[in-house]
Amino acid sequence: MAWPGIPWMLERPISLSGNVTDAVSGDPLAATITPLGITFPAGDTNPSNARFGRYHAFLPAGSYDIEFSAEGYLPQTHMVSISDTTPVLLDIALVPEVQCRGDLNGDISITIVDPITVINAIGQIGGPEDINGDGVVDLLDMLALLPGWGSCLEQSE
Ligand SMILES: [Ca+2]
Ligand SMILES: [Ca+2]
Repeated sequence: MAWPGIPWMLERPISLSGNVTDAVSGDPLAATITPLGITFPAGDTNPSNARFGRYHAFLPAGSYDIEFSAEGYLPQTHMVSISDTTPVLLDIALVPEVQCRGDLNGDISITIVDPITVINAIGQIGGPEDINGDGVVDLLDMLALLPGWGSCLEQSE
């Protein structure tokens, strides 16, 4: 009994794949994909790396928490169920880490207090309220606070 050629059998099964992009720009990211709670042999802790934004991970069937990380981005963990028969497609958009620049009152977050401090310093030459560093405090500095709005703790890793 002769089997016809089945090219796909020559390839390693793809369990999990997708694209990793920058959530802001949409650019592809070189990310590290790490299933959590799984022990790999030394030197092989990362089963997959995204190159040009595309990643493939090969995992035994099961459910995993998988961490996607990249330098300069907040890591994300996604629960993924892998089966032997159905490849899983998972696209990831990583959010860039934001600097806590502009936390003028030192509460480790950007809240309404910080732009108010900027407004009170409008016209000032330089100083910490010159968020965008152009030498003068104006409304542009208040706008420069917006990308970092919220807690700064997530970007400390
Ligand atoms: Ca603050
Ligand atoms: Ca300024």
